[in-house]
Amino acid sequence: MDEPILVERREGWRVVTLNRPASLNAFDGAMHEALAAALEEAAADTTCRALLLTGAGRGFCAGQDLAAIGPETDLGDTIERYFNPLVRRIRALAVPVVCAVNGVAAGAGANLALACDIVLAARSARFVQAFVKIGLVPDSGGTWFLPRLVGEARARALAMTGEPVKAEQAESWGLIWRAVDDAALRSEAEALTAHLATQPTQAIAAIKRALDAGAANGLDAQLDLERDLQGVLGQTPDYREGVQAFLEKRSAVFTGAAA
Ligand code: T3D
Repeated sequence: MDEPILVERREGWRVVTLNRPASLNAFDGAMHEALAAALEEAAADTTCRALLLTGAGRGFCAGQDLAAIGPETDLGDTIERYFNPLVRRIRALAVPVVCAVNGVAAGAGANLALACDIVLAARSARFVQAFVKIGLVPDSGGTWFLPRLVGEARARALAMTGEPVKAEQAESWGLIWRAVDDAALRSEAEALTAHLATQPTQAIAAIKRALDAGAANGLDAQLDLERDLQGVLGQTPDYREGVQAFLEKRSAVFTGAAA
């Protein structure tokens, strides 16, 4: 049987691929468990400084495998057991997570992509808040991510109609970072992830923390947080290297080491 999650280890980063292409990489329990293990292993590996998430075949992810749930299933339990921990795990990763949306991203699959730090999508890809079509509410953070990324008006219409959003539209609305030609998606996503893996890892972790906290903080609290983070980052070897490299007019070589 094919593994539901594939992990490729590269120099300083990893590719994690959702691998149930026959169902457009829809989630069953085995794929959830394998993805959780892959993310935990990446988090525990201090040499892993960036992660790329993508899908096998023509889709990125079609959300919950609708054939794998019985009529008696309590959907709240599935969310509590699988989808919420998944989104929390992705958001808690200290390293940058690039998502290469290689095809349709629907339901929880769309919101999994939105939980990542930088989203690239193939021009042929589309994002579908499919939940309403089966009588559900957007989950996996959809009701949190959507209004923050595209504003209330678009969030409400997307959630209530389930209309697909093409990759170029998603880019122009700010739902994702960039739409790229299908043939270039993988190489662009790999180049970006490899680049991030050579950057000041502690600073990127702090950027993630600050931006996440900013969603709930007032300006005063955010200014205090930035001060505290900068105080720590100023003690890191990467800060010293960055300044030294600037003064010497050369490229910095960052190690990602902590203070
Ligand atoms: O526990 C809980 O249930 C609560 C958690 C909910 C989280 C959620 O994610 S709810 C939302 C679940 N997802 C959906 O409702 C999306 C369902 N899929 C679609 O609407 C369409 O398939 C797509 C818009 C994603 C793609 O359409 P299209 O025309 O490109 O492809 P297709 O022909 O519909 O699908 C291709 C195959 O994938 C097909 O199988 P077949 O006929 O070739 O054997 C189809 O059945 C299968 N597939 C697609 N999505 C799912 C799926 N199989 C199982 N579950 C799916 N979600």
